[in-house]
Amino acid sequence: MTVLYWISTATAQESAFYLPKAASTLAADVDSTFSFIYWCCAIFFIALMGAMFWFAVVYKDKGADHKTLDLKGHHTLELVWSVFPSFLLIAMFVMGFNGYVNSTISPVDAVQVNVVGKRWDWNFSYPTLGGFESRDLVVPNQEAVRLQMVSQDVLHSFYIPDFRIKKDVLPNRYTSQWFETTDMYEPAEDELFYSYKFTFSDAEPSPSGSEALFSSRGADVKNAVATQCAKDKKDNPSLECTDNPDNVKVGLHQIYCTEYCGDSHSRMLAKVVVLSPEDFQLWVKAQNNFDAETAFAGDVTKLGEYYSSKGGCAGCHSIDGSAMTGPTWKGLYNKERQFADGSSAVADDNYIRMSVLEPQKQVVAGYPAAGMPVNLHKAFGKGKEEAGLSAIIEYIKTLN
Ligand code: HEC
Ligand SMILES: [Cu+2]
Repeated sequence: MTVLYWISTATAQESAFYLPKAASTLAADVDSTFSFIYWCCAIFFIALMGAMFWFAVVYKDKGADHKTLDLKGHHTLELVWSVFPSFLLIAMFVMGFNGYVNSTISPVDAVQVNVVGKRWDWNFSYPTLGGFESRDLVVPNQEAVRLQMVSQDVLHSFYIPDFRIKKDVLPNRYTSQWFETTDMYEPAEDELFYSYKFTFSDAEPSPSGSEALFSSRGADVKNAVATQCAKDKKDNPSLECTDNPDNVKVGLHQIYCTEYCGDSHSRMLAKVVVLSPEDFQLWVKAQNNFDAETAFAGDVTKLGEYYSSKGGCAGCHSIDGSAMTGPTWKGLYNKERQFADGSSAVADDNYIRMSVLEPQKQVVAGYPAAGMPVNLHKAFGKGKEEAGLSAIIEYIKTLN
């Protein structure tokens, strides 16, 4: 018992092994139900196994003339061991059912976020705040958020361990889930590092520098807040602003897909970025005013990175030379490509353009023919199909 207790308390601090930090209002319910069931099991396991060994020793066969007791049963004892555990079971049911109802029915004033899962990426949009999209789930701290979720292909499951929420994401109907964060928990540097290293084994190629990918996304959120605040300060001098994005406080939490959905399932990751409610309003405003061409004017690398993230390309194409679901973009431009049908061509602007518009036409040798989805350029945004394509082409040129 002491050992069990020691394990559970010692590891509670080491979120690596036991439950991760509880960061939503639903977490306390889930954790207390879990602990209750866990300790019931632990206590009964020890009591039952102890009794079994005790009886085996005390009542072992003591010789040929040793008569076994003629037991007829004991009604009171049987009643006690049936009724008492059934109260425990009822308690477990009530705790579980309460928790289920609380996590299913969202408060009416919750901020709605639409979540789309597709192999192998998550996309978030804010229908009631202007309809813009985001690669991160950015939410206001200590305010209810309702997720309306749907899949564009197979079954996925949306999982945020820190919030103790997990819900299937189905292709044929909406499912919903809500949560409210309890603080601005900022993970230590090594914890963030851990959550990335945790998902990718050393044997797997690094997905286009997963750490770099996040740091640029997190920085985007911080930048947007700082920039919008500086703009608003002109009209409202009393506004408290920081020009330095590093001073914008964010809380970070990992999102996983927890329903096996194909070979890159383990890379189907995203982040929750928690902002203070004031910063969240600034971020929303910045998203509604966002124009990539203006935001990244003169910086073709940033613009290309933006569209390759928005179009989902970065989930299948690395920029560091490692092969993922698709070939790496490193050293692609102007190189000779070999195709599955034996032909070859030089990867110029037209080739890259056609690779996106008609990916099945020239399939790179060694890769599946239907590996790259069609019509991806639509993800760049309405009216942004050409701008996005040419930004990516310029971006790929810089990767030589
Ligand atoms: C689901 C995975 C996936 C996504 C998402 C994806 N691709 Fe691909 N891509 C592939 C695969 C697999 C191939 C190789 C087979 C082929 O040539 O069709 C490929 C091939 C390519 C090629 C040719 C590469 C070469 O080495 O010759 C280019 C260029 C390309 N993709 C661009 C893009 C762009 C731009 C996007 C985003 C708009 C994108 N891809 C999104 C999987 C993907
Ligand atoms: Cu999935």
